[in-house]
Amino acid sequence: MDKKFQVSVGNLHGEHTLTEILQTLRATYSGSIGIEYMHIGDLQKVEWIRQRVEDPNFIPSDRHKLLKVYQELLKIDTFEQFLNTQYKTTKRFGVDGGEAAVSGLNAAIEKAASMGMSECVIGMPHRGRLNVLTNVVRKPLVQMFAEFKGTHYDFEKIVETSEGDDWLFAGDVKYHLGTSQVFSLDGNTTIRATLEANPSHLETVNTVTLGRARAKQYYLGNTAESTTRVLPILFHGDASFAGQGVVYETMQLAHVQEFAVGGTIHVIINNQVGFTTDPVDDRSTMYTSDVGKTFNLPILHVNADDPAAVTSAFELAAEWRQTWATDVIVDVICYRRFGHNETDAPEYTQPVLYKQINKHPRTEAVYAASLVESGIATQKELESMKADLWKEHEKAFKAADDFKPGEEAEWVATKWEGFVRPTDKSNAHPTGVDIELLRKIGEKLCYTPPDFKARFP
Ligand SMILES: Cc1ncc(C[n+]2csc(CCOP(=O)(O)OP(=O)(O)O)c2C)c(N)n1
Repeated sequence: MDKKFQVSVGNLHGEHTLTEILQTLRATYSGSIGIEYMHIGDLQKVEWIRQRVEDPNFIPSDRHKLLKVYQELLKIDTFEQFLNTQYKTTKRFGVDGGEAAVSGLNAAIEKAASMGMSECVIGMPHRGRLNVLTNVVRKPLVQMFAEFKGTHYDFEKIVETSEGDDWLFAGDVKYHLGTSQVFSLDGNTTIRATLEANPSHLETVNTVTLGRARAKQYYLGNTAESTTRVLPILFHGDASFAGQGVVYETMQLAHVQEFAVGGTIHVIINNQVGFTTDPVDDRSTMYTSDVGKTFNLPILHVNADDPAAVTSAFELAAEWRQTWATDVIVDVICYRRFGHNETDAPEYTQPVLYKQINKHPRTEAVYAASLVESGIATQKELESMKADLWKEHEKAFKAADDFKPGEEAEWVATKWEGFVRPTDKSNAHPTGVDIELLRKIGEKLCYTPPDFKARFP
């Protein structure tokens, strides 16, 4: 172990003992982030990643940055905790256990914005949607609570203005709605963030999201610069990412000229269970992210209980996408504190796992303890940040009683000028076919012979 070798790894350059080299390698590659990139096969790209992840400052240690990470995490945690107290038995598909994936998303957006991004389009399934809507896309808290309380929509007015047609109700629920907001990052950079509505069929939103991003890039000039300006981000569950073919189908279009979007950031909220299915029963490979290797994508596996490392992983993903214009995967290894939704009792299906989870402190508590232990902050400072945020939630919750909806149905997201609604007149042109003939064809098409018993459910 004392033998010296010529190396260049982390801050070791030149001759170093095997003991030193091993220590450095372990600190880089056996910590909270596991990086798969050697399969990429392009030396320039491999070196690009190596330089960054082997930098001893890759995971931040300065006070300012670590507290910023805490502030972000706290917002996300408080939102879930607050809903847990107010709506304990309402289905929400909370992100509890994977909070850091949402704070990481904000870090990625900030990083991409510093590299020319001005608009991001996000597609995601049920898990964590309400939190992303509130804390990433910045739908006002008061509006979110109004939706919970049912004070948000003036249903009589909607029925009146939709000419008796109830399509505006859309039969939809809080965690399926999308939205689009413009906001400012640190008072300087303006961003538009859009969260696609969730069609419920897992992973289906992928192509819709990328189609939307592609259209935006096209109308911004269809250049490399417009590609940099519009960033698509897709969230996935670990079971659906491995299980749904459309994940592969979407990825393989990434460099086809008419479909390319300059790279997508894929985020897996890897809570290691799909509804009630264990990973060994839903896939054949070690990692849920393995499809990414087919396309030479860098894959960052990161422990969600280390939010500073999660931030670094997301920032690296954003920098990668803005630099190389290809996809990248962040696999956030976490757990699901509650059942598939808040009304499920996972102790029946995963009793051993949930015994562990029930004993495990929340990520916010884990991170707060590490900040206190390392002297970055005092317990008192953190408690006061927490109390302030809780008060903000209480205030918004109260204000939701008097919340008045805007003119436009909010879930239509942006005002699409010229967008034809079902109530608008069809612009079909005369076909030149006699109406009687069409009627006859229609009748024949629907005709059931008397000896055939059609059964409708
Ligand atoms: C295509 C499709 N198949 C099945 C379902 C039913 N379903 C809803 S959530 C879910 C489990 C998803 O697990 P995972 O992707 O790991 O996400 P998690 O809920 O754990 O966050 C299933 C099977 C669905 N909505 N869509």
